[in-house]
Amino acid sequence: MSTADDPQRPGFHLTAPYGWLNDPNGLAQRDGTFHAFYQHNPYACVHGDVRGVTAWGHATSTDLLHWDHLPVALLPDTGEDAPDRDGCWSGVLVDDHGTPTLVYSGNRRGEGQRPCLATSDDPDLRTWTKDPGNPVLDPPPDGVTEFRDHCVWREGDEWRQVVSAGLDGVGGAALLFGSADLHSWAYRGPLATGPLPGTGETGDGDAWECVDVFPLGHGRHAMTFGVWREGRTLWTGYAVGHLVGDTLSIDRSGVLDAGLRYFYAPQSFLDERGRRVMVGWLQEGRSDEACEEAGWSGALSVPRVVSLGDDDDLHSAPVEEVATLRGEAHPVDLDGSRDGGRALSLDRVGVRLDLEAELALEPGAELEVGLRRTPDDAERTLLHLQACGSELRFTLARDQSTLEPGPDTSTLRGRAPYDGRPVTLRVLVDHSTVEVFVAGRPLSARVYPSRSDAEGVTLELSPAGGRVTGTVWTLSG
Ligand code: DQQ
Repeated sequence: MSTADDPQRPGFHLTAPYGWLNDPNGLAQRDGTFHAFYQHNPYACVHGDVRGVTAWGHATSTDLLHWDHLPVALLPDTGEDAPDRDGCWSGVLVDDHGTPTLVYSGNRRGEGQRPCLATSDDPDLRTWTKDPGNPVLDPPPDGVTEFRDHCVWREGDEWRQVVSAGLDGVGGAALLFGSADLHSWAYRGPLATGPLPGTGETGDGDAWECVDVFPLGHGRHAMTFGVWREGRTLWTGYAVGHLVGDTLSIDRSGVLDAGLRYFYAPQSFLDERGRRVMVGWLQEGRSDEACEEAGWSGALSVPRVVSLGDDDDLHSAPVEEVATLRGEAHPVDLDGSRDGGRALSLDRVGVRLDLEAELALEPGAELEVGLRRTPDDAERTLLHLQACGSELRFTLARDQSTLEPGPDTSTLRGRAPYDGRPVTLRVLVDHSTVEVFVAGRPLSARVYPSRSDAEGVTLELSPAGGRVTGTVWTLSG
């Protein structure tokens, strides 16, 4: 199916031109240009470990929404002894005294992954030279069951690196190393280990992937990590705490995105405006066969600004650039006591939309938002919000999203703290991607309507008190 005819392929979310996409890698902004590298199989719509190769795709943008595809940036070397013979797995881009340097995981089937380096002297970062000293670091001895993915930063005269790991009898771990030159590394011990409260980890058998550690201001740091169990990419955990010497002292932890596996392996970067921007992998909810037929698999999330909220928790919001895509505006103003039970029906909003509203709900009151709705309601995705005590509980029900058999249509459930004052509700729909933000708490998902007229939106407040005021915009891009 050609790209232009594919009703499921997102517009302003990055997808591979052909083939498979998973983790975001090497995110950066340099001289105004955003670079997104990503795990990529250019030969098939399955992970390169199944068939094809695992390479680094590359795209650039000036607004984080419109992406230009560049040639594949890193391919595995074919030599029998090559440290990345079986895949260039996830990693980051750092600036080594003016030299752009990738730190990535070289994969060798049967032996696991090891940290590798590649440098570029191309201002456009199209071409890379692998370091002849690869791999540059071996896992510390004893009990390491998994060891890959990199978060690298500079602290004083030292490079610091966290490698994601699994530890026998423990579970997920972030292992800290230090180096003067990126080439020779000394083990400093675990920065943090699981299982952490609220993250759904079971401990033994788990590993962390793609750990990211970054400052939040106010003396706080955040850590995010993919929770991996016996080959399954489950969800993203997070922690907020203080860096004390070589460990992260954790104040709170939980699941970052209520969409679970639909927001995985996030990576963040500091952009030139000083924003901490995070991007994750929106995994597919359809079969490999459906992806092969479409010619692409996987999308990167909308870039999100992450920050420490007044409640000392991690908050996420789509980058403000999304507003530049707004076209036709459909006003929303519903008052439960006036309009309760009467649905506001917006037809032909389109399959790319942005809902931004202030929402207040009395205890027990409910708001239902029908997304990607067909005129006869045969297909629709239902976002449901309810005030329950000190929480706003929200669900995304996908069991009526499609008449096609096959895609995952399970219901996803989130919650946000709520004290009765209005909160921001934000929903972005871009073809098969749905991203919901309730008071800064995200829920990401994929939906695959079978009908091309699934482009309406309805909003309905229960008669109990509540108010929702805002706008639904049709988005271009
Ligand atoms: N994907 C990469 C690994 C990482 C995993 C391989 C997470 O480096 O651990 O494609 O999705």
